[in-house]
Amino acid sequence: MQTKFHLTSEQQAQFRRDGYIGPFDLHDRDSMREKYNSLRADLYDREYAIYDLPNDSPLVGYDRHLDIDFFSMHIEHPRIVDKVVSILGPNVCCWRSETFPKYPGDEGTDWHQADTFGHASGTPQIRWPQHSTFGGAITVWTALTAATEETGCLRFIPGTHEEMHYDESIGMSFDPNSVNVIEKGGVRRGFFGYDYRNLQKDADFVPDEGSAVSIVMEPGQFVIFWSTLMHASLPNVTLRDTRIGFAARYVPCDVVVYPDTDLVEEYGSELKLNKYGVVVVAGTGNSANREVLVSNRGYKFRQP
Ligand SMILES: O=C(O)CCC(=O)C(=O)O
Ligand SMILES: [Fe+2]
Repeated sequence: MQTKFHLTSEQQAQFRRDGYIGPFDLHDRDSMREKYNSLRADLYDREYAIYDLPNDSPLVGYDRHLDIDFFSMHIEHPRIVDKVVSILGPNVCCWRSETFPKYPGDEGTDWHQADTFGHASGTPQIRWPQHSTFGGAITVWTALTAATEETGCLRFIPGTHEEMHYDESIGMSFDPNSVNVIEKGGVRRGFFGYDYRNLQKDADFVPDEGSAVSIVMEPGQFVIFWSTLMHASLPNVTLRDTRIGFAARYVPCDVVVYPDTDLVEEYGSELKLNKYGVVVVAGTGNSANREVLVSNRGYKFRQP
């Protein structure tokens, strides 16, 4: 598809080979820095948030594109959506967004791959049509603050997106006391209270970190990757620099989101889906998914 900000055919080939592409520029560094200051207050204010959660829940950053206008506009920004359309085709939904803060001293994120996204809740959160040979989602991860090797940037193992080393149906147990205390291969890392190694299909599997790359990003840049790409992040070893990423997840609209689910339990919290819907960011939706047309604060999503 030729759209204003589509990926070139070279970029598409690179994406198919590596499983990621970027970083790309979206906001300039200074305006992103300034915006981040007001976003911190917006994130704390849950008046219009769709989930009823205490501010210390690990899920407070879920789906804030449905109540914070900056994120509502962000997920359908043409510079992002045009690129996602060149990967997924003309009908695209945003089904999830998440903030990923790493505060000074925080551990990194474990190596992982996500196909059904049921790894923590135990139930698949997305279901591709039956004929598809593939699953997962496209994640667009935007740096709201600088992501460096010191603040905890993402790490990818290029070309690993077509073979799953984890079985998300195995189930993991949640232990909030395990956060920030466990070292794996000499690096302090975990999966927000879970240990992703428990989902390994082969207990002896070790990710090939020797071929990993660090994705260093300026505030306001974004990177695009398959959720099935082997990815992780480094610990934040700084004393005062928070690193925070905003991940928006996209699928073709024929993917069914939260099949047969109206309550999700993961990371020690509960999400009631009564106000939830996908946002169609390009083309047309699918009657199997509830769609949100207007954000809780009144921002109207672009309609095809
Ligand atoms: O930001 C991180 O540390 C992890 C991000 C991640 O796993 C994702 O966006 O899928
Ligand atoms: Fe991830």
